[in-house]
Amino acid sequence: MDIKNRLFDAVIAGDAPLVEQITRQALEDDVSPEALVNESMIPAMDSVGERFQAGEFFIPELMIAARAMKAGMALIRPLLAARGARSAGRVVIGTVFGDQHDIGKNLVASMLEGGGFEVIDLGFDVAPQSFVQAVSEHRADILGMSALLTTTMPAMRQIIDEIEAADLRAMTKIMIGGAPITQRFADEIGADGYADNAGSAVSMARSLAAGL
Ligand code: B1M
Repeated sequence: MDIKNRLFDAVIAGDAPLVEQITRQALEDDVSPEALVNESMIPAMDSVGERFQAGEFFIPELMIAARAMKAGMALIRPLLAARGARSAGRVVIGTVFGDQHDIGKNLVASMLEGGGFEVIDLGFDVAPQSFVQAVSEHRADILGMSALLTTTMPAMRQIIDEIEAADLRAMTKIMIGGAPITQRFADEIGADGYADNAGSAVSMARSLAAGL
C-alpha cells in the first residue's frame, strides 16, 4: 500500500507509534511534509469526524486519532517552521474559550511559522482576557482565533469587543477560522479576515500584514 494511504489508515486507527514511524519513513523518502498533512492526516481526521457523526466512533476513538496525528505533526512541525525566513509579522493565536480542539490551530500556527511569521501560540480554551493581554504585550500585528464548535463561535465576537474596549483594535488585524466558521460570520462579528484552511490562512495573514 502507498505510504500516504498507510498514514491515513494509521491516523484513523489511532496508532501513534505507527503514525510516527510512517511519517519518519515518508520524510526520509522525500515526501513533502505539506503532502503528508493535506493528503493523509487531514482527510483521516475528516473521516474520523464522519464516523463519529455516524455513531461508528466515540470520544475515545476521536482522542486517540488526535493523539496519533499529533505524533506525526511533532516531526512535521519543525520542518514547516524551518521554511520561514525573516519575520513577516507577529501573530498571537489560540483556540477560544470552551474549545479544546487544537489540531487545526496548531497546523495553522506551523504553516504561519513556515510562512515567516513569528507566532505566539496561546494554546486552547483561551480566556478572552488572555487574548487581549497577549495582543497588548506582544504588540501583535495579527490576532488569530480558531473555533471548532458552533457553541464556542460566539466567544470570537466577545474577544473582538474586548480588543476594542482595550483600544487595541487599530493596531491588530483579526483573522478567524475553524470548521464551522464562514466568511459571513467573520463579516458579522467584524473580523478582518477568514481562512478555511492552513494554506489560505498564510495568504490571508500576508495580505492582512501588508495592509497594516
Ligand atoms: Co470534537 N467535534 N468534540 N473532538 N472533533 C468536532 C469538531 C465535530 C464536528 C465532530 C462531529 O460531530 N462530526 C463536533 C462539533 C459539532 C458542532 O459544533 N457543530 C465535535 C464535538 C461535538 C465534540 C465534543 C462536544 C464531543 C463531546 O464531548 N460530546 C467535544 C468538545 C470538547 C471541547 O472542545 N470542549 C469534542 C472533543 C474532541 C476531542 C477532544 C476528542 C478531539 C480534539 C482533540 C484536539 O484537537 N486536541 C476532537 C476531534 C479530533 C474532532 C474532529 C474529529 C476532528 C477535528 C480536527 O482536528 N480536524 C472533528 C470532526 C471534523 O472536523 N472532521 C470534531 C482536523 C483539522 C486539521 O481541521 O480543525 O477544521 P480543522 O482546522 C482546519 C480549518 O478549519 C482551518 O485550518 C485548519 C487546517 O486546514 N482553521 C483555521 C482552523 N483554525 C483556523 C484558524 C485560522 C484560519 C484557519 O485563523 C486564525
